[in-house]
Amino acid sequence: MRLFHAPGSPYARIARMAVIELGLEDRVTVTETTLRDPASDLLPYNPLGRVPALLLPGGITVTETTPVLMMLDALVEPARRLLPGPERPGLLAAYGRALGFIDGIAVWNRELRRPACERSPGVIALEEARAERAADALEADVRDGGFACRDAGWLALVSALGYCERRHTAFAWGKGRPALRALFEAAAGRPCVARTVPPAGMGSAAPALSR
Ligand SMILES: N[C@@H](CCC(=O)N[C@@H](CS)C(=O)NCC(=O)O)C(=O)O
Repeated sequence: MRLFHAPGSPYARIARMAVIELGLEDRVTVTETTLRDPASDLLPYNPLGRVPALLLPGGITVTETTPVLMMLDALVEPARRLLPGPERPGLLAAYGRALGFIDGIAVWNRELRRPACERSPGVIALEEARAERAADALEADVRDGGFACRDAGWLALVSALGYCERRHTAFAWGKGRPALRALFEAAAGRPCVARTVPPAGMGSAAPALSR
């Protein structure tokens, strides 16, 4: 199997962390690709041009984080799987909350990367408020004992916080959120975390509007 990723992508990082956490490095080749690039080696496999994308031996490419995690989980015995099933609604809700947190921050970040004259103050304000609200809820979750097992929700939360820390520095996510900060710092030494730290910087500028 081949997992396409980009080093700055918080979604692809979840899949990369899963490969390491599940001990699948001998079965999944992790390949860096380029985004927003018409010559990207990803496009023949995923016309959406997004990561993560998992190319299976038979030629099928599974895209989007959750389906990719499902495929990776299927390679290990049930007790080791990362994605919670519907019989664990609390864990499933935590995963959804952390993944949705990334979605909002990604929109906010993309807006900030536009040329100043194309930025929407309304979108920025909306996403900033969403991120603050979600981070407060995640802080309460962690304080109350949530995200305690290393499952898909934990991977998504650590990836989200790592993205804010390294790439979306407009968001002071750790300020006044000691439980999130402690979880993030405790996670840092775990190999799946330490080996997938994203590069610093916001990412490339969003393409300018063509007029
Ligand atoms: N909903 C998707 C989101 C994946 C996504 O948006 N990935 C970004 C990188 S963080 C991407 O590939 N973007 C391509 C682009 O910006 O053209 C998932 O769950 O995997």
